[in-house]
Order: sequence, then C-alpha cells, then structure tokens
Amino acid sequence: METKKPVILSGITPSNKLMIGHYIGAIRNWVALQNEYECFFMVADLHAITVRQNPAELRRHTLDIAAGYIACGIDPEKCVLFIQSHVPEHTQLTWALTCFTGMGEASKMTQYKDKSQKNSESNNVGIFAYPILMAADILVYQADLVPVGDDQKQHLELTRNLAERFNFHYSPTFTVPEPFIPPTGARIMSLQDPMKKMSKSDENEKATLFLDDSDDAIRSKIKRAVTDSGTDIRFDEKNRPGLSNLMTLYHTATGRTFAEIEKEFIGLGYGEFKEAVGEAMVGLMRPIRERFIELRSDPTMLHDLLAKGAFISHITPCTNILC
Ligand code: ATP
Ligand code: LTN
Repeated sequence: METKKPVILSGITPSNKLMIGHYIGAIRNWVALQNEYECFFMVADLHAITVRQNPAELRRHTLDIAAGYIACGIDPEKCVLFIQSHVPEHTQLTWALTCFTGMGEASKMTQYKDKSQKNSESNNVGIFAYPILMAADILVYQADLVPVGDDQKQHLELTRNLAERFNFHYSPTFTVPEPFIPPTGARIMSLQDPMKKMSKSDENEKATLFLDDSDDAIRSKIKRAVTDSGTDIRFDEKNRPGLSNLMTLYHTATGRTFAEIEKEFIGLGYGEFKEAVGEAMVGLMRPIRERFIELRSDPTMLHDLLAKGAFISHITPCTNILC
C-alpha cells in the first residue's frame, strides 16, 4: 500500500512583487521539500486586502507571484498551486477558529501591533483577524509542516494553540503543524537599514532586491548597501548586521560556508566583497528572472493551472475533515 506523504502548506501575500527575502526565507525551502511532501502553495490574496488595493494591480501581483513560484523552481506537476480566494473553505474555517481565539491572544501578535500602529487611520478588523485566516489556511489542509521566514513564528504558534484547543474541546480534528524556519536566511535585512527586515513594501526601492531586478540594478543595490565602518570580512550579525546580511546572500548564492567566505576575502576589502556578492546574486537571480518573463507571457496557462489547483484544494478539505 502507498503511504501518504506528509502535507506542506505555505503562501505569500501579493501586496507587491517577489523579492529575495521571499526566495531565501521561504520559496527555496519549498523547492527543497517538494519531493518528500504533498505540497499546497497559494497566493494569499485575501491577506492582501487588509490594506486597500487597486484591483488591477492586485490581479497583476497575484499572477506575478504564481509565476514567481514556478520560476524559482516549484514544479506545478508535483505541487498544487492556487489562489487563496478561489477556495471558500479558508474563510469558512476562519469563522469557526475566530470563535476559538481570545481577544488577548490576538492582540498580542507583534505584526498586528506594528501594522495597526503604523497605519492607525486605515486600521481595520481584518488586520486584527489576519493570523486567524492564516491558521485556517494551514489547518484546513491538515498541514504537517509550514515553511516560512522567522517573522511568521508567532502566527504559527497561534495556529498550533487553536488546533490543540479545538481538538481538546471537540474531538481530534486537526493536525498540529510544525513550523519550518531555515537555519540561515530566515530574516534577510534591508539593504539600506540592516536593523530592519527586507520588505516588498519598503518605500526605498534600493532597500530591496526584487526577483525581476535587472543585472545592473542588482549590482548597484549591492554596491550601495549600507554596511558598517569595519574593513575585514567577518560574520558578526550583532555588531556588523549589514555585512553579515550580505554574507548571507553570498552564502545562499554560492553554497559557501561563512568560514569559507571569510577565508576567501582575507586581505580584501568591502569593495571587492560587494563586487563578488553582486556577481553571485546576478548569477542566482538572472535565470529566475528569465524564466519568470517567459511564464508571465502566457497568462492563460497560469490561469488554467491555478484553476486546476483551486479545484484540487477545494476537494482536499472535504476528504480530510468535513465529510
Ligand atoms: P506584508 O508586509 O505584505 O504582509 P510580508 O513581507 O511580511 O508581507 P509575505 O510577503 O507574505 O509577508 O511573506 C511571505 C513569506 O516570505 C513568509 O514566509 C515570510 O516569513 C517570508 N519573508 C518575508 N520577508 C522576509 C525576509 N526579509 N527574510 C526572510 N523571509 C522573509
Ligand atoms: N501571513 C503570511 C502569508 C501567509 C501564509 C499563510 C504563510 C498567509 N497564509 C499560511 C504560511 C501559511 C505572511 O508571510 N505574511
């Protein structure tokens, strides 16, 4: 008898284009795990509408992200790719879980506190309920593993608590999922302020390496990246966060360890190091960009693939939980 593979669910919010933090913190780990797991990767468009969206732009970013997943190495023959809003079970389960979430525990979410403080005028209940929708995304598929960057750790903890609470009050219903947070690259920092996480929504374009940046833009952003005033190349996240962030990028692109990188640049300065990082990133990102452009030129193919994914996703909770 064929044994059932464990399940992965993850997703990215289409509030802008994909950037290198998504690749390193999330997608490259999805790619590495796609053979051993039954994988569901969604574009989390319902999460994006917690802030006002231009509909045409949201549609464009949604397809961009789906094409980006494939360009980064997700195989649509092996994984189910879909758009969150196309599968109504996510919002149905959200309501049940909302009734299981304490006001106190939802108010404690740091991302909610940050976002509601930043945009106090456009604050809405969706920003508050966002982690409950995320819990429903995961629990509705009985996901065993959720590969995310380190900023999502607290949301995963809430998901686990909700699953355990539900199971305790009723009957064992939900799989309690484990987070998968990579040992390196779980938090890629801004190129302009290494104390801040790199974000797709940063007002300063130079702070973020977008996956569709040209070779010259990549080189220029790395060259202008803010570093400290040291001279030698040494990994020290606490005291030299800017340099250490660039070393993490270089490590991802070349596979070299931090010790090997330090050795490679003995006697050389930041100028030579940044040049090497720029070239390594061009080498990593150019094939992704080229594949992305190719995929994006065929929106019908993407729509068909996502419709098929939504259908499979829609019947999965029925067989797992609801029936
Ligand atoms: P938003 O601000 O629009 O809510 P976000 O950037 O916080 O978005 P997503 O874009 O949905 O969140 O993030 C998708 C995935 O990428 C998550 O797993 C997240 O942890 C990861 N991720 C986002 N930014 C980084 C980063 N700078 N470094 C590593 N991983 C990241
Ligand atoms: N909130 C996540 C995106 C997201 C997600 C999910 C990630 C929405 N639903 C389910 C993993 C599992 C974020 O990174 N901002």
